[in-house]
Amino acid sequence: MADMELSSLGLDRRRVLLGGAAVLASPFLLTRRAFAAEGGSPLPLPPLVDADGSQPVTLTARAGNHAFVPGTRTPTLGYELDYLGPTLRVRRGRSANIDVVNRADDQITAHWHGAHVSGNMDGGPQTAFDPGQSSAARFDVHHPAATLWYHSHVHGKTGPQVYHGLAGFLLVEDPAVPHGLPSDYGVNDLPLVVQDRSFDSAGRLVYDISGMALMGGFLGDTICVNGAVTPVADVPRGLVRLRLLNGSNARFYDFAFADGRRFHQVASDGGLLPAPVARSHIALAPAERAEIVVDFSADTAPVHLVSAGIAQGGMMGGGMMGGNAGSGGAIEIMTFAPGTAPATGPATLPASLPAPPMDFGAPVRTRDFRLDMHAGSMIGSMFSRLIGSSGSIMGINGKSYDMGRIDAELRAGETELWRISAPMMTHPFHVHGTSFQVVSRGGQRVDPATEGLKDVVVVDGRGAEILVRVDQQADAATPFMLHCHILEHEDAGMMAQFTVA
Ligand SMILES: [Cu+2]
Repeated sequence: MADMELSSLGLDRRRVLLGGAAVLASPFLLTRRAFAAEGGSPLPLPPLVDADGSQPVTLTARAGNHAFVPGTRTPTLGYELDYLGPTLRVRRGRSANIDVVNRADDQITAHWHGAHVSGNMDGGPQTAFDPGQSSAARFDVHHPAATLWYHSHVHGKTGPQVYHGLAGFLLVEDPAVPHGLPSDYGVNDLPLVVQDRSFDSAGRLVYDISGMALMGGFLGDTICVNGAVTPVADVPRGLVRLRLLNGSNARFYDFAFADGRRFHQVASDGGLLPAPVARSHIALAPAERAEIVVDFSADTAPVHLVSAGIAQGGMMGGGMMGGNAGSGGAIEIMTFAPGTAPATGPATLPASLPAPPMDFGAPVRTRDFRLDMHAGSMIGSMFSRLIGSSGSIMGINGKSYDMGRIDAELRAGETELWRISAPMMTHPFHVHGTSFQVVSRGGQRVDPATEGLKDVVVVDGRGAEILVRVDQQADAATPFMLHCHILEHEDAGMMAQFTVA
């Protein structure tokens, strides 16, 4: 098994660094605003819904009213729920059967992030639909077992819609391929969507991307998991599988346990790894997922999941745009409270896992994508444009996203090498309709055995290279997207679209 060394995380959990402010306080006191966001409430668990039956399940997007901390409610959005949506489960070899209904007050979609579906079923911006309408999602599940997710994807509105709650988990299972991992949903198999949010003094959600917040992406000052502020999850004393999703609009995390314990990563964005990988921390950019298995069998005291404070995106060589904590501080994410009973699931991790094949072969062509913070102007004018400007200043290869323009035409089944560059800051680059193999990232070759299949890759100033093969079709009416998953960048135009024929 590969082994990753612990970085120098400053893991004094009583010293909470967030938004640049050091607070000596309870480990759960996270906000420096007047709103006292006391955490410690039970971890909310989204209901598990099988979405591959003969009758469609309904996924209604609507306004909600949600308490991130007990006793204080705020207007939100959700699918079926007040905030976020149910965990949809589909099985490989069956067909997803979902009716997405819009009872919100604006256009929405449900994009199946990471799923291998055709363009017309992808829930991209071209398929946004109005309040009062519905959209039938019907697609065969080709995907290997994986932790995927869904979220609204309306151009220019993805950031605020996801921020207010239009997101949920989409789990793919493969009944024909046993893996031996903990799989008792809500017991020893927990979905955890980590999101940073900000609240005003009355406890209402704040989404303000004026000025500099647009540049770095929105950063909240309060960490929520499944819609609760730094919650506590009861777990059995044994192996527990955590499906981590960075559902934040712009914040990067480097997750670890406060006691420095090791755990095993068993899956990344697109499915299982060939074997469990021992780690002491794991970095996740916006939209990235990792499944990890943690051993609580010897624990009698609470166990704290934290994140190192990550400099946001390495903007312009490491300067800070928007105020994530610098290195050395640890952010409290949530707490696990091991119970008194032994776990009933597997007691040991399998030595190997049924990973999906990474059979990309040699690329037949190469494409270059440059993630631009502005199109062709000097940096000084970029700042002046930002202030009071709602125009697009983000783009790819010098062009801001245009729904009427096809930026690339792919042939189904052909492997391509994509070279992605990001001269200004670090961006999480996402491709719709497929999973890809990362060849290099941050100037280093990547080991596919520890990286797995991906649909998001972190691109810093040293660039990234990926092998992409899309087997699903997408025509010009409903093309696939490629974009930055910092949602404020995406909304501002750091997105392009491609067909597959
Ligand atoms: Cu970006």
